[in-house]
Amino acid sequence: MTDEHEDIILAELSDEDLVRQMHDDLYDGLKEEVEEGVNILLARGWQPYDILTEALVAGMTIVGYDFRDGILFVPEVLLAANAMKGGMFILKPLLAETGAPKQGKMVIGTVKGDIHDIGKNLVAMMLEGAGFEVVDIGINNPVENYLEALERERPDILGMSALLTTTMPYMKTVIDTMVEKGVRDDYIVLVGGAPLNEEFGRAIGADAYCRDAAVAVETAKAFVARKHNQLATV
Ligand code: B1M
Repeated sequence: MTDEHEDIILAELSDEDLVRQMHDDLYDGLKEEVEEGVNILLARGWQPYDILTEALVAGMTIVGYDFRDGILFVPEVLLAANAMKGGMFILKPLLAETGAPKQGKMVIGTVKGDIHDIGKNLVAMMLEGAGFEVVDIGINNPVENYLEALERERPDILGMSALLTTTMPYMKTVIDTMVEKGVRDDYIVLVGGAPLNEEFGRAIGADAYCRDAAVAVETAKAFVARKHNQLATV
């Protein structure tokens, strides 16, 4: 975004300008600069949670929108995601200490037969950035892996990803098995991946299909809030 990047001394910027510069640096995938920005804000007494939301998540939201609108492409998004990871790595232990509000917990994995994980990783990272605890069980997951992870982690949400028309039906196998075992209604099930659509999500019995990482975050937040409201009225 900025060509004059080398001329900017981050430590000399006001808080407001620094945060704006960090959005630009995230957009440009400049990991070291994002890390430096995080450290400067910490040294200035910012709360880790405020750095996460105002500098990192807000910046990543811009990246997410431009990715959705075809302005940014996969390589740029991966660089931005990597830069965000750098910032999050510094903040993670501090967030645990200061108790950032947790939105909920999700187990996510790509289904059996499918090794595509770039989209899933982005979703996991955006969710983490938004305050979710994410347990990523990786790629090529048979139904047993999902059930085991649900039993072990007791998340609010199960997220499944599939990028191939040949593997997307496996999501139904997982949901059907959850129904058979009587655990389907214990979890919010969200699905995503390029070949899916809303109709498919409904047809296989998922709670929702998420078009992209930004939608996944919004959908996860909405479903968890609804779940908590329901529990509160029981
Ligand atoms: Co593959 N591949 N690939 N591939 N590959 C596709 C999917 C394909 C559409 C390419 C094409 O032919 N045009 C095609 C599928 C065709 C079809 O099924 N109709 C295809 C094929 C055929 C294959 C192989 C069979 C090729 C071969 O070997 N002959 C093979 C299969 C391997 C396997 O899985 N068993 C294969 C292999 C590979 C690579 C290993 C080379 C590599 C994957 C690397 C990796 O992931 N680590 C790869 C790639 C990179 C692609 C394309 C080019 C890009 C996928 C990607 O990362 N997109 C892809 C073409 C394409 O989609 N344009 C293609 C970027 C990513 C950010 O988007 O994954 O859609 P996406 O994720 C989005 C949303 O979908 C959503 O949010 C994400 C972020 O916004 N989302 C979720 C995804 N998961 C979610 C889960 C959620 C919520 C939202 O849970 C709640």
